[in-house]
Amino acid sequence: MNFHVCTLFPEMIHQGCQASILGRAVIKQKITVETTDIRDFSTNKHMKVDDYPYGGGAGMVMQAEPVYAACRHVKDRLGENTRVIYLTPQGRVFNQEMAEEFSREENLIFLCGHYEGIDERVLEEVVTDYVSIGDYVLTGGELPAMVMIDAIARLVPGVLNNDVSADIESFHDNLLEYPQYTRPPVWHEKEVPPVLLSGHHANIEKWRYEQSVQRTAKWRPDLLEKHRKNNEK
Ligand code: 6GU
Repeated sequence: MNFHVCTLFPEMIHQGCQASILGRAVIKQKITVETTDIRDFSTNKHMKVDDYPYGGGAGMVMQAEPVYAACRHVKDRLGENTRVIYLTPQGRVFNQEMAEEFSREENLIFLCGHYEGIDERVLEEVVTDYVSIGDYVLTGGELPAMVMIDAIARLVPGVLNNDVSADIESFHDNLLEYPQYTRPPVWHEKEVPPVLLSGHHANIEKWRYEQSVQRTAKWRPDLLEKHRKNNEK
């Protein structure tokens, strides 16, 4: 799967996507992460890409033309039907279900804004999806793009070593993950729950499910509600 990011800060994306599992996924050629620097498409001799907002107000607005030219450049290569995701606190709040849907695409383009936003006219022409990563305000779309790339990439076959773990983790079927333990069996006088050492797989599975339900009830009752609705009948 190919991720393409239009941004004023390409180095942020490259830095963030070269470490750990994402970095390994790139080396294994399971994903590609490429960037287009919107500043390269400035029409201004000082390479400016922003200007004062019409109507006044604080901050600067990214101009339509450089954003348009950058997105055109990428779409000309990836295809006219490629989805363009604009990262904005005004968007739909990203969740696991959206990650699963996006992971079925072959190519995705992320458009990262800065300053007070991007001229609305170019958004109307190029953006297919408006996505937020939560109810708080960040300084730009780069971190949200990386959050989305991470969540989507781990669903791509071969990115995680163990194919099962992508389904059984937190949020699968709206339950949080059960607690995990590894050696030693006693640490700071705390024992590993004995059932996990019993070798009795049915009991282990039952214990883990109960733990998941308890945790979800305690921390995310909203999710438990959804889980129960999905598992009625
Ligand atoms: Cl996608 N962008 C910005 N700037 N802030 C955010 C966000 C996105 N999602 C949550 N806060």
